Amino acid sequence: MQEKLHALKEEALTKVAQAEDLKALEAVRVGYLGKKGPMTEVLRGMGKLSPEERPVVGELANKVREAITTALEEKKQRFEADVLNTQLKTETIDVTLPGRPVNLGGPHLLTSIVTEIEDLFIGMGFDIKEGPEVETDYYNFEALNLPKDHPARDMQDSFYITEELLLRTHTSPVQARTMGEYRGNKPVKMICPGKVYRRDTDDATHSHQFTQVEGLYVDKNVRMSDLKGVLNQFAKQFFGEEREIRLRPSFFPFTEPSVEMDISCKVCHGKGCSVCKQTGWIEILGGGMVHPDVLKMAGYDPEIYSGFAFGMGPERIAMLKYGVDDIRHFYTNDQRFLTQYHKA
Ligand code: 2NL
Repeated sequence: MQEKLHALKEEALTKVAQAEDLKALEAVRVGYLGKKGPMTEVLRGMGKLSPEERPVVGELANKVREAITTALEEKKQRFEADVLNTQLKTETIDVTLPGRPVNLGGPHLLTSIVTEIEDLFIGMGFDIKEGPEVETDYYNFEALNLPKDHPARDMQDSFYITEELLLRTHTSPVQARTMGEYRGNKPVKMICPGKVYRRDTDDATHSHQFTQVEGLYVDKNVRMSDLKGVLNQFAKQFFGEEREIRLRPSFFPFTEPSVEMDISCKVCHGKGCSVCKQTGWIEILGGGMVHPDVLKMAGYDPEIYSGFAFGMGPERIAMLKYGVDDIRHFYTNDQRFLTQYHKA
């Protein structure tokens, strides 16, 4: 019996040594240690042994089983290590590969420009006000000294919804509404940014929908020099300290006197170039002293109160600041255009 166990051990260990993969190893385990294997058979035959022999054979059988189990386990671990090593060798990951880009959104160029304008005027004590884009004929025209049949209504061909309702052609009605709210006894210092609409054929410099930022300051003793000071401050902060401004006489139905403001050309420093059309100056905005009739209609006594107002187009300003050559870029939403103005 003991000889048979020794022989079994040698045989099993040789088979383990010869096994070439995990499957072969498992076959050896089942073959020698399994229920139908020779080890089980030996243990079953123990009952026929004498009481002296039994513990000796039992101990040997345990040792043999242990030796085979250990050999199987060691070989199994070696196979598993081999599998892992080949996997590590063949399935390498290049950690230096650049990652996939994550496309982050950002504010539209116009949004950034309007926010910047807002911040500059907030810094000078102006409030931000908004109002409806569908406006009444009264607030869009009448309250701004543009009565029915006024020739200036032709200047701004409008989108009418009904006889009395239209898409606002400027943001001025927001200011007329605010003055009306304050009932003629409180100063107004506000800017109103927003979308406006004109019946125009779209091309590189015209759009049927664009943005406007208007400003209004009504109080006692507001003068033209206050307008010039505020606009000069704005121009220098927005375009650069080295820029000069000039005011030229102009006409608007809602201001008297009216002006247009130019800034000195950065490209030629006033000598004349294609950007400033050989004049050395670039037109930026229009403004003036609020017409006494506009103040009166809003409930302010023009003998006590005076005010200045101005209006600018952020598209035009963005085009000048960044050299954008077509106003339609702001609305066609080509990502190649939009992402150029996203901050890193
Ligand atoms: C321009 C010129 C201007 C105003 C807007 C205004 C508003 C009220 C009273 C008086 Cl409530 N005036 N606004 C005045 C002059 C010019 O805009 O070229 N905008 C793009």
